[in-house]
Amino acid sequence: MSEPNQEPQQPLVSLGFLDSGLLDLGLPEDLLDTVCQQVAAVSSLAELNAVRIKVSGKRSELLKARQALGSLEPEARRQAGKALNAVKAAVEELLATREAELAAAARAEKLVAERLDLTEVTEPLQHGYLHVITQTWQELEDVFVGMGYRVAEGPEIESDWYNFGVLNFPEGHPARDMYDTLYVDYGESGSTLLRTHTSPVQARVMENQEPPIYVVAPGRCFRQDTADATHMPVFHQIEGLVVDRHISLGNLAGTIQAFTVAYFGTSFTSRLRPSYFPFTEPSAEFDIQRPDGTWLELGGCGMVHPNVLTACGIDPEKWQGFAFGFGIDRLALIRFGINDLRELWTNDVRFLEQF
Ligand code: FA5
Repeated sequence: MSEPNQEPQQPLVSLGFLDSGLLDLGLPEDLLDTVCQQVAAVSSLAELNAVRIKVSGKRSELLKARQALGSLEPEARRQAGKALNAVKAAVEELLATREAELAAAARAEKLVAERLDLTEVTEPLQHGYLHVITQTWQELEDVFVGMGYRVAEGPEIESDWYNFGVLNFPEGHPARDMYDTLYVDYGESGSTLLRTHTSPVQARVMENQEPPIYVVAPGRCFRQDTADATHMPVFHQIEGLVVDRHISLGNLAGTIQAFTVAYFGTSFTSRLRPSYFPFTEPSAEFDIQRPDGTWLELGGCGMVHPNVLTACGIDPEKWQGFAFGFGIDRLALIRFGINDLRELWTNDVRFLEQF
């Protein structure tokens, strides 16, 4: 708050106080000095208001003096009335001056409090990081969208039919044993499971869309695998499916190679190795070769089996297709030079924030 204006007030004598008859009206001689001190002592507008009520309100000495004017002779009344007005004006001026000072100080205080320093340098905001797997997932989507593919998705809790049946795994077929399936206690025993791969999305897309089809389906998969450097019970795959006219194994090999170069760079290359999946014929594993010459298996692929096309309502005489599916988590290991999948799940921020 501001210091009060210390300028001396008008001396009482100059107001004609002593010979004005004001003393006869009961007005104390030091009235203005007292008011001056009281006004100087306040430090807020509320306190000043309290002083104002005391010195000029209904019970004030000023008002009492005005009421007492009536008892004076006309000439004395005229003189005292004039002097009383001068005192009242002086009191009001004291109050108004202090009020202006307090208001200015309050405004200045508010300005300082609300001041916005645009030059102030603050600590940068701590943003979180996208997890290595999420980054890899998003980059893969970008690469395939850039190649003209659409992104599809399917449920993580699947029926036995979509995970196996429609994909040409007959009941009791030994190929089912390749997938250490986790079953869900829902419906008929063995009818509901946590999907073991993203291939069921192939069937869901083909049932719902006329060819030509160009989709990728990234998502979470589950197997009863023991965690080690390259296996987790919960992991991620990205499925690819193309159904169009005149599609050949050459298109599949070319697509895998185009993807390898787009994602890893031109120092990497790819190859297909014969393999077996019930839902593709012929089938292959695809490997990528790193700049140091070593090969690494990334996933499976092949031409969509005619039985799968038929089960999904697509005429295999008219349409051909290829499909591939590979592990996103293992891809992230290669991409970021990490050598153990389990590191991605420890959630140690010091480890994760490196990527
Ligand atoms: C399949 O799952 C087939 N659905 C792939 C496929 C799709 C073939 C389309 C043909 C056509 P496989 O079981 O090999 O295939 O798994 C594919 C990839 O998933 C593996 O190469 C590996 O990268 C990843 N993967 C499988 N199991 C795990 C696991 N427990 N932890 C981490 N990654 C895994």
